[in-house]
Amino acid sequence: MTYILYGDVGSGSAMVEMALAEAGQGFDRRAVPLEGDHQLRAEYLAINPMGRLPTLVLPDGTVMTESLAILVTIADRHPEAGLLPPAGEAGRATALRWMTVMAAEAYPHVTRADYPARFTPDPAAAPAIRDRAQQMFREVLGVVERHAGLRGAPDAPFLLGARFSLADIPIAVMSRWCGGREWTPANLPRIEALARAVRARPAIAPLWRHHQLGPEPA
Ligand SMILES: N[C@@H](CCC(=O)N[C@@H](CS)C(=O)NCC(=O)O)C(=O)O
Repeated sequence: MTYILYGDVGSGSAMVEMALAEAGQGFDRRAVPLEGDHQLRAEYLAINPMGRLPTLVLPDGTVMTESLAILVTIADRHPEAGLLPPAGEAGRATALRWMTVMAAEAYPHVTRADYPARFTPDPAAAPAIRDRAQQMFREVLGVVERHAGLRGAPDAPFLLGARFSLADIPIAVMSRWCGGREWTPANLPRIEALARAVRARPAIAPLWRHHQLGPEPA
């Protein structure tokens, strides 16, 4: 048995693919196209009743949803890969803190930006909701830029300095969402340095391309 990952190109499943690749784990991809709302079809809702991507089925058949829980589970299941500091070790609290900010504070703004009509009965209000959601998403990224302790240094670009961890993946991937491919390089130098270091990792570079997250480092 191997991992089974339900996802789509450019979606949050990119983060899970990168984590599995860093763990040296193979997986079967199952396409759930967001175009056409396949994530809301009955057959997928039977797997993930939230109707969201990603969903990861563990080799023992356990269904995992929620990107944060999935990333921590991958780290826990493959401790030899050192993808998160273990409990009690310096850096774990910092990693969990900022992973939660990305999943719980930033990600919901992406939903509002992508599906503004869900958040108002007035179709005319949808564009304003999209704009505000994008603005609020960028405000969260701005908090990460200024308060997460990122140094933006070539030799220590990650959340934990020189040490890569799974906490870097959501920051790097989401920095490309909501127009971030242009906006982040222009406005968030520390996150940009982190994103470039993440996408340069050998296990991640091909997935960065597959998920169309932006140009290779110059
Ligand atoms: N809380 C979820 C959010 C996942 C999420 O919003 N995924 C997006 C794709 S990037 C999605 O499935 N959107 C489809 C929809 O909301 O209908 C997580 O962290 O995994």
